[in-house]
Amino acid sequence: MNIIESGFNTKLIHAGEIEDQYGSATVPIYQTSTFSFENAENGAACFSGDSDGYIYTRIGNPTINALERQVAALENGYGAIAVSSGMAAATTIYLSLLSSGDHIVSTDAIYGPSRSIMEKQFIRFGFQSTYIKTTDPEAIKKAIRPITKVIYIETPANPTMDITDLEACAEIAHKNEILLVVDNTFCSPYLQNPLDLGADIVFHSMTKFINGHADVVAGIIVAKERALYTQLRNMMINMGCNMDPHQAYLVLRGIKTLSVRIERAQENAVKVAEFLEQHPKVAWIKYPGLQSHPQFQLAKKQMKGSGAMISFGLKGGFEGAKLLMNNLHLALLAVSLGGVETLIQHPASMTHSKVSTEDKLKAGISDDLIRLSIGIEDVNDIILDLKQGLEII
Ligand code: LCS
Repeated sequence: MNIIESGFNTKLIHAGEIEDQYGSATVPIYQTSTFSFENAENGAACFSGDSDGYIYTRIGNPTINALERQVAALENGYGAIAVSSGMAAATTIYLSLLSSGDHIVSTDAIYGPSRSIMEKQFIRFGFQSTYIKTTDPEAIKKAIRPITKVIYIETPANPTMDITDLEACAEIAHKNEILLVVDNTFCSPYLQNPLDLGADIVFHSMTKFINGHADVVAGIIVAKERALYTQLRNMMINMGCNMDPHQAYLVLRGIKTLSVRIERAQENAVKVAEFLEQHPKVAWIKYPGLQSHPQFQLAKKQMKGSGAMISFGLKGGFEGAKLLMNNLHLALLAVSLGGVETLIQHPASMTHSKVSTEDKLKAGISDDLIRLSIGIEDVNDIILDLKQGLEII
């Protein structure tokens, strides 16, 4: 059977398999830094590319490659590059695609460090960036300059849940000979496949839904074409932000249940969102599964489900948000997302605190915004926890 042509759930269970002499049901952890060559000629052939034998774990490793093959299959890409974290993925992409004087156009409300590394660190290397509401394709067209090399989209955006039309972006990008990069962390390959919608590169913080168990920090980049894959892989190898084999093993273990975890978390999230929308102390809510989301129709078109992330604001503002966060007993007050446990956090003072106050306000990261990552607990317990917390305000 050709696994690449099989269904998504079959790929989750079997696309990461490797052949091993004992018939192991799971991928063994090749916890080695280096691999011995058969002879001097074979060593030279591995380095020249005439042989595809393993050389050194920073360059490649069977456990890590199993995960790379699997995620490439799930995202329908040419190949994947596993890295040490989601930020290592973003950094590898920036450094592979941009040279001094080049420019990117990006979603304003992306994960804080993905933006601040460009504005505060990479600006020293001459990288230029413009952050806008990519929900409006006309705004993207206006922001493009002759030096623009990349359009970088996060959808749904962290933490505003703004949704950007990926097909429209791909058309704009390719008309202008620009590459389209998509951070697909909030969806995972189960809910959205940007390469199928025209993107050139998709990446994930696998710390989130893909691993799903709050016990690993990891990232992965998937390229649609071979040339881009090679360019990204060479950058990763020389930067040394490779994944570790044990880390790869844990993600291979977590990913198997991706669809059942997301289905359950999403079912819970729909009910939590409906509860919050009706609550008198809630001022507003943004969840792609609610008709009140400004891009509800677009979400339905490009995502296979509404996911497990919710943003909302309280009539009591930041003071009310603090009271709620300090009085929950089930939800953990913690950053990160996409795990089996429900988490609550305050982006303006936590994940996005390094973005300037002015830029946060422009991007819609208001002081009253609270972000929930819904887990797979019993939904009645999640709702009861929120209900008692809201009563205290
Ligand atoms: N992209 C998105 C959309 C993210 O949410 C994160 C982390 C990253 C990239 C970076 O991934 P990492 O290096 O942490 O694996 N987001 C976090 C968040 O919202 N809370 O804590 C981390």
